[in-house]
Amino acid sequence: MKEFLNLLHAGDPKTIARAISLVENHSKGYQEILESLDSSRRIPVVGFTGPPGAGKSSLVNNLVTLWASTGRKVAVIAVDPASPFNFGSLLGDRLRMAGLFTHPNVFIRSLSTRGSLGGLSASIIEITDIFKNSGFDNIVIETVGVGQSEVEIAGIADTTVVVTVPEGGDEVQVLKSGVMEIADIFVVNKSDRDGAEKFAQFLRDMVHSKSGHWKIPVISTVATENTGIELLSLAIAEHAASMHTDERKYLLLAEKIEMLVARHKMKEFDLHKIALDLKDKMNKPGFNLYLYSKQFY
Ligand SMILES: Nc1nc2c(ncn2[C@@H]2O[C@H](COP(=O)(O)OP(=O)(O)O)[C@@H](O)[C@H]2O)c(=O)[nH]1
Ligand SMILES: [Mg+2]
Repeated sequence: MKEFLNLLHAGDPKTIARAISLVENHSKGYQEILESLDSSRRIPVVGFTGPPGAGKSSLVNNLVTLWASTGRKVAVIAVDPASPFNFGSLLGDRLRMAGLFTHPNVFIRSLSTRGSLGGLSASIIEITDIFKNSGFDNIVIETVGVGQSEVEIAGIADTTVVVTVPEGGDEVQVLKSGVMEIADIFVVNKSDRDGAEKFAQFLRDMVHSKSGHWKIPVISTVATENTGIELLSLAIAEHAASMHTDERKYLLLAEKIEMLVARHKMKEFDLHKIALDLKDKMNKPGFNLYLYSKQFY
């Protein structure tokens, strides 16, 4: 195990992949892996969220390619079953991003939205912590923006990029969705489309009215043409340098601790054994379920 952990902390790709699998499945040794991590490391984590098809994966591909070309080591977590980073995705999109999969500075991990033990956000936090301890300079998380997941990503990421597209009625959509609250940076992708500038201006007016130290930038991009990516990279770096930490992060981590405590406390809890015991005791006069439960407190 010592050797394994050394390899992990040294950034050996095979070991990283193995460590993530062990942690994801709660397989033997996963606790030791997690306990070997330094959670205080300030490696910038950027979260990309937004509706399906907005261009998140394309933007991540461009950005990570840019960063990797300057020698940075980048880890990507894709939480989207339709992501080109996943095998279930369209072949064309996957081929377009083929370069990223074989780049020595880039490590990509896809996460299923279903079936992760202890919850998806718990898995994302754990994998992020593994990446923070295995030599990466940047961590990027892509999630599909649907309801709760946006808020969760805001808690995990240091910088949250909300990707929007200029489409009819999107103004209302943006206002309703609550992304206003979580965006550190707005991207108007598909700016090759009509109405893009008008939509960007609408967003600028919106963020202008928001108080706070950080002035939320609105960046126009065309991911398919690699346009606006340098500006986006700059905005992300500026936000990271502003050291603006989302208060919700602490609440999210408190929730994570709650979950770990529950998992630990319930370890010895044997449903079948208790069911068998109940079968015997339930019929005795005066049996009280609530008093009975107290023995497990
Ligand atoms: N016209 C146009 N199409 C784009 C742009 N960015 C992405 N796309 C296309 O939109 C589709 C969805 O992109 P993808 O990155 O998978 O979106 P995601 O679901 O948000 O990750 C793909 O077919 C892309 O080629 C853009 O800036 N302009
Ligand atoms: Mg995607």
